[in-house]
Amino acid sequence: SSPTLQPYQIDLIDKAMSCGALKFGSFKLKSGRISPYFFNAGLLSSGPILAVLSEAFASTIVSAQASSPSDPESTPIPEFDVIFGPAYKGIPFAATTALQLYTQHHVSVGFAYDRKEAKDHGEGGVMVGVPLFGKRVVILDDVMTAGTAVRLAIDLVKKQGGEVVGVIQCLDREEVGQDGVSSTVKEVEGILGKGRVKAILRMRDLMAWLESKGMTEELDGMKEYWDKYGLK
Ligand code: OMP
Repeated sequence: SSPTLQPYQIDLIDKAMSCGALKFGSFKLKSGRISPYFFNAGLLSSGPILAVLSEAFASTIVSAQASSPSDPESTPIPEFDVIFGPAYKGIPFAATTALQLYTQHHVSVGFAYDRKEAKDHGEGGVMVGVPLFGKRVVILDDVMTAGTAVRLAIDLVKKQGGEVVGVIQCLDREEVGQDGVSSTVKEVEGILGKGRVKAILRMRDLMAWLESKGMTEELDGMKEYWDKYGLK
């Protein structure tokens, strides 16, 4: 059965469609998979979109901090100190969500991001923002498919001496990992703990949206792809 979409999810999908961030067609992914849709979070770049996106990230974080009585094995995201947004696309997410958490949710956290090319003068190094050493860190990122990008981000935070206590994706494509067997979410939760990997949107939400719009051709392509690479 299709999930019920939250108003902010519908708003985000509508806006992503109008700015071209969400497209249906045929796309080759980093993992080599040929996908009937692509989400380019770099196009979520206007004031109105960032307002929706940062609130969606903030409320996803806040709900991930509540325990889920129906699943005792699940560990909520604990209090944390810093949001880490991996370069490049995670950078505006980290900055705007830290601001949104403060102004709308009375939560005060810092933010940090990396440089893709290390700086060899001035303060030097690969990191910008709040130092991660000894800090509890939540990673915000754009899209998770086979998990390569998120693993790199987790390793980077650990290398800086931070503890990753959660990951929030803008879109979880709900696919299997590089081994083609177990789900990427499960693999990453195997590292961080159950309940520690969340997303504003999942592939099933996009499918529910397509269904509500009567976009059956696109929906059929999505179902076919899910059978091949979706959660088993
Ligand atoms: P994995 O590293 O395989 O999890 O793929 C995630 C990365 O692929 C993202 O950080 C993006 O760079 C890119 N990507 C998208 O941006 N949007 C998509 O819809 C799909 C991908 C992708 O290549 O899988």
